[in-house]
This record gives sequence, structure tokens and C-alpha cells, in this order.
Amino acid sequence: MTFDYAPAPESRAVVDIAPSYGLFVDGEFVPAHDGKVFKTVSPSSEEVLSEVAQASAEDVDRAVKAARKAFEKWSALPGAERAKYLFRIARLVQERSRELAVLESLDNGKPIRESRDADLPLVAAHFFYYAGWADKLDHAGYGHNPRPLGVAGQVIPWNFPLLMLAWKIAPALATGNTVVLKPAETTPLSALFFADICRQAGLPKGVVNILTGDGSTGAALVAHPGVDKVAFTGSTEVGKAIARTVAGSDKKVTLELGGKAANIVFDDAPLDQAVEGIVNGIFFNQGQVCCAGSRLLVQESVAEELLDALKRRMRTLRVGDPLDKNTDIGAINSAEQLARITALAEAGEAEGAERWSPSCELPSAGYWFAPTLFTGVTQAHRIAREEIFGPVLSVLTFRTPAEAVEKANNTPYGLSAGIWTEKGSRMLWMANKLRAGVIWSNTFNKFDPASPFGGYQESGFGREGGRHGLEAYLAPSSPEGAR
Ligand code: TAP
Repeated sequence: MTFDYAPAPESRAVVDIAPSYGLFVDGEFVPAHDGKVFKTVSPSSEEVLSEVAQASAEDVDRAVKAARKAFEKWSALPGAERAKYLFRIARLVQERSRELAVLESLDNGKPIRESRDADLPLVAAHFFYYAGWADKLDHAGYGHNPRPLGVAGQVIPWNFPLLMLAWKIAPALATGNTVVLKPAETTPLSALFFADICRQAGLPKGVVNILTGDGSTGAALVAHPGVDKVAFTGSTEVGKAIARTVAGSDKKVTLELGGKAANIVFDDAPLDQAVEGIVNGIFFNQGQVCCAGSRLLVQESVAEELLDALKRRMRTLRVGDPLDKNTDIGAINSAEQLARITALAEAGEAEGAERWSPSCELPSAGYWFAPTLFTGVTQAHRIAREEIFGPVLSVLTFRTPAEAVEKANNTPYGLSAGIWTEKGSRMLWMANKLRAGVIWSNTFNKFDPASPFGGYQESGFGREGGRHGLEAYLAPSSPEGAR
């Protein structure tokens, strides 16, 4: 099927988007029980891309039952057999990565350079990585016969739709669990495309089910008594609601929530490199990244020099069409998110911080926010405390390493941090003192499927990625397996 509206530019014609999609349940695309649908819109043009089924509690029940039925055979398969399916999925993601990258950029608004060079390679890498684990679990300290938990109910956000799906589905399947996944309302398309890949890979029916819908679909999924494991990535507010829902049940839960990371630059840091790291830290994916380096802490003695260089670099950033390969900053994912960013930036000005953006023309249709820098920020300002989830950087200064630690840790979150210094001893000292699940040194936003990722405090609990990511989907099965 082709687009039934505006003529598709060349790069957009790479992927066929159907005018409507059903839910993916028990290996088939089916309409919602009550026939409800919603529209998914391209945030860069406000065009309707497709109409998607809205899953209700009945659909959740149907999908959980399908996953339960599939679980018996899937969990009984030897790990090496499960691995074959995961390897097949990984290869299909690679083969179809052009289509997927365009689809992701259309539905999410992120620059094609990022979806093509970051999201898609990481998605394939996750499936390859966990495929490699599937037949090794017996020998990796998980007991003689590690038990999967059963049906995993997974709810994901819109900022990395396909990558979050891979983080959730790959370890679940490798460990023998089956899945019901709900993508975010504003970015359902790549998950539905992935459902097609599951069919292409010959994955048994019911092992992966995709339910598109809104928050009510997610709430019904996490509350369903047939779900054994809940994996959630999203806001701290919804994470807390989910924790309350599952309290008292024996569901296992992992929550990946918000962040307010400090990117800390010392006076001995390679400043050019640090500028690139700061830009990547806050403008990658329009700053809609849970681990974004949204607070720049710079040592006072180099603050002026660093900020001059940063402003020069920001002037070169190109904001615009996500499908243009030269674009650095794409569209904000939704009108609601744009309103949230706008309100917080206005609060920054109202509270007395100094706002600066390079001059840049923003397209008239779609949701856009210019890259923005705030100086004169104090720890009391909302822009220093609250997650903005947009291309807005708050700059604070410090004099001593101890002061940097105190300011970096002055947040209810604890997901990530960055340190820029030439001194190895200082890196290690800082890494010990910072309360953050992930700490980067002289780099930022570096991801690897073999590394665990997750937070402290209001950033959630549990780890995804690496060997730790398997544990969230396994139960010890025998006394020797118990840890
Ligand atoms: P949320 O509103 O929390 O949405 C996340 C997902 O939960 C969406 O699929 C959403 O559906 C669903 N949902 C909403 N209400 C629900 C409920 N009561 N019960 C169950 N599911 C529900 O977050 P968002 O606005 O999409 O994403 C932004 C936030 O996510 C930021 O705070 C960001 O830091 C955080 N985030 C964290 C991480 C990690 S790894 N820590 C990664 C990405 C994002 P709808 O889309 O239909 O609302």
C-alpha cells in the first residue's frame, strides 16, 4: 500500500505505510474488540500517517491469553532453538533497516541520521546479543534449569520506539518468556512493522503480541492477573502508579523512569571534545532522552571559554526535516511535549535565568523547538530540577570537585552522568561519589547491549541490557538455582 495523501518524497517512498493497522494478537493483525481506532500523526508535518486500532481491556485479555498459551511450547524449546528465531529477527531488522529508519523518523520526528546510524544498529545489536545468551543460560550461574517468569507485559515510551521495544522483547524471548507489548500512542508504527518481522521470522503465534492504544491500554495490561512480569519505561509519575497497581501481587517489576543528568566539565578537559559531548548529550533526539545531559556543570575557570565554543557549535546545528540527511535536530514528538518544553523554558526566564538560542528558522507546520541554552541558572530554578525532555540545556558552574559532586547529586533522579577530565584518578573518584546508574567519562550517550542500564531513586529500579537484563526475566528454579 502507498500513501493516500501528499506525494511522497523519494526517501519517504522507501516504506509503505498502510492506511490502517489492527492489533497483533496470536500471530494475526485483528481489529480492536470494540472497533475503536486512533490516528498517528507525523510530528514534522502534522500529516496523518495511519489509523491504528485502540486496544481495550478485552483485547488485553485476548492477547495475554494468547501469550499464556504460547508460553508452554516457547519456554520448553531448547535455548538454541529460541536463539535461531532471535538471530533471524536480528537479521531481518538489518535487512529492513532502511524502511524502519524512515518509518521511525516519520512517526517520531527524529533525524534520519540518528534513526539510521544509532537506533537501528542498536536494535539489531540487542537481538544479536540476547540471541547469543539463549543457549548459555544453564551455564551462566542461573542454576541448572533457569525458569522464565511467564507472560511479560511491557509498556514503552515514544522517544526510542523501536529501541525500547528491542530492550524489552529481546531478553524476554531469550529467557523463554512470551510478550504483550504496548507502544506509546504517538509512535505505534515501528512496533507494528516489527510484528510483521516476527511473522516473517516464523516466530510461533502468540510469542509476541503488540497492542496499540493509550494509557488506559497500558493500565489494563499491567493490572491483568495473567501477567507475571511488568517492564515499564516512561515517566516517573506513571511508574509510581504502576508500582501501586502491582503492589501486593507476585508480579516482578522493572521501572526505567526519568532523569536529570549532570554533564560535568573540569578545567583540564579537552574542551573541543567536551563541546561535542555536550551537544550530543542534550541535542541527540531533540533532548527527549531519559539520560540526556540536561545540566551542564562547568568549572568556573573555563566557563566563559567553554560557553563561547558551545554557542559557536550550536550556531551550526541544522533544525528541520527529519528525512533530510543533513538535519541535526528534528521535530518534537507531539504538541503536548512541545507545550511541556515551552512552559519549562518560560519558567526558566521568569525565574531569572538568561535564555539564548542561535537564530534558526523553524518550519511552519509540525512541532519544533530551537536548541536553547540557559545561563545564570541556580539549583533552585525549575529548569535545574525538573526533567524538561527537550533541547534545553541548563548551565551551572562549580569551583571544586566536591562542589561538582554536591550539585550533580542534588536531584531526586539518578540515571546517568558525564565527567570530562584528563585525570584518571579524578574520574574514578567522581564515579564513586556520583549517584547515577550510568556514568560516562569523556563521552556521552554511549550505548552497548552488553552494558546494564538503569537508575537509582526516582529514575526507577532494575537493569536492562547485559547479563543483568536477563535476571529481570528469570526465576531460580531449584535450590541450586536459587541465589
Ligand atoms: P509516560 O506518559 O509515562 O508514557 C510511557 C508509556 O506508558 C506510554 O506507552 C503510555 O501510553 C503508557 N501509559 C500512560 N499512562 C499509563 C498508565 N496509567 N498505566 C500504564 N501505562 C501508561 O511517558 P512519556 O510521556 O511517553 O515519556 C516521557 C517520560 O519517559 C520522560 O519522563 C522520560 O524520562 C521517561 N523515559 C525514561 C526512559 C528510561 S530508560 N529511564 C526512557 C524513555 C523515557 P500513551 O503513550 O498512550 O500515553
